[in-house]
Amino acid sequence: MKILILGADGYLGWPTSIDLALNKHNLLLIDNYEKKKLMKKNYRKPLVLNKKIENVIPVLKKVNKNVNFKNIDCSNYKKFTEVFRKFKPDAVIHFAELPSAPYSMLGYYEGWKTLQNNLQSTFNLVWNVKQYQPNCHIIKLGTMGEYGTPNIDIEEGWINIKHKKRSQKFLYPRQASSLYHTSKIMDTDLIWFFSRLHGLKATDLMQGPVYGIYTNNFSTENNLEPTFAYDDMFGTVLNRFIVQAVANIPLTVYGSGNQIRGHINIKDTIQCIKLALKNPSKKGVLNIYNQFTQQFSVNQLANKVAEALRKINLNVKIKNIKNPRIEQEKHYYNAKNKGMKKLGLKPTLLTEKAIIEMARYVIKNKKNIDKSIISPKTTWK
Ligand code: USQ
Repeated sequence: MKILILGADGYLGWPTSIDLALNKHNLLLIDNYEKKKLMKKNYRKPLVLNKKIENVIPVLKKVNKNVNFKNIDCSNYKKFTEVFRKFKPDAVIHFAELPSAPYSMLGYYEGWKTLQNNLQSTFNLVWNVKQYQPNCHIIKLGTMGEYGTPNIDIEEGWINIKHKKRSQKFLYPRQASSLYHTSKIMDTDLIWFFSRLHGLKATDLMQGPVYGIYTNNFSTENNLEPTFAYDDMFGTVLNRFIVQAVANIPLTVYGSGNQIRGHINIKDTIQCIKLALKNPSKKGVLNIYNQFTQQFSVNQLANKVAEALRKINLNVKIKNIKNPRIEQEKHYYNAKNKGMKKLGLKPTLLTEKAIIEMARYVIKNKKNIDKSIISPKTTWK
């Protein structure tokens, strides 16, 4: 397939690009390194700074000559349209969004930048698909955080509402707790609008916090692992806990630690994207999947990390700190995730072995850990 990957340099975009390259698809990778620039500007850095795509393309070309890269800002309509019209993709995987809730809550500029970048790149994409490539399948990374933590079960994207003896299927209610998550709600609305009115084919993957580092042997052998963030702004909770354990810093549980989320290993993110590619939606239909494999509270995650890593003689401590976010800490959480399993997802579970494997990667790069970027500095106030 001819696949356009937007945001190919990111934590998820990069391993997806490598995997699809190994699967011999014809790929055009797009990124403008905005996340790297933002991290630098905010004095954050990943554990290992991965090379720029243009510098590693020759390694990918050894396994697949049909992989190319363009440094394009997807929120730039003119430049994006030029590339899109020329490439004529069969499918687009859209990761080109600013992904950080804490960054979006820093202040006016950061909140607006997140909304503007995420909405504009999504709008440019749907507009181009409608105008020039209406059969192209859009796969967009959504987030479980769009649903928030409602007091009823979270269905997969849709809910049937009965009102005064009549009923209709609607998008499941969304209520975010950061401007980043709000930008993703607006994306969903845009994509649903274009599917409904213009018959586009789209899949929205509502993903929970991702953890992990290893995706396949090719990446490991060539030092092409994804950028592993552990800082307070761009690192997800489990990845942060593992770095904190290795750095001998108490695990930073925000508030009571009873916040529950659906988590997923990065290997399964790639499995889900491949399953979505193989199962495009019909024209005018927006397919929505809840993309996580296991639900954990923050306390459960912290305890799992501590138990596993004490077995390799790390002296792991856990500390509850004042929650920098405004979020529900005591809540009901029961999200459905049958869709991907029906398509064939084989979940990778969070075992002691998986935690220790991640910790070994962090230990290998321990000298790079910057302890000053770990404790949370952005509050929602
Ligand atoms: N948390 C801690 N300690 C930490 C970091 C986080 O207790 O050191 C807590 C948070 O308060 C929150 C939970 O862990 O209750 C998850 O936080 P997170 O930082 O792992 O996840 P979040 O900010 O929600 O965002 C991440 C990704 C985002 C993605 C989202 C999926 O950065 O791009 O969309 O996970 S979800 O959370 O389902 O919306």
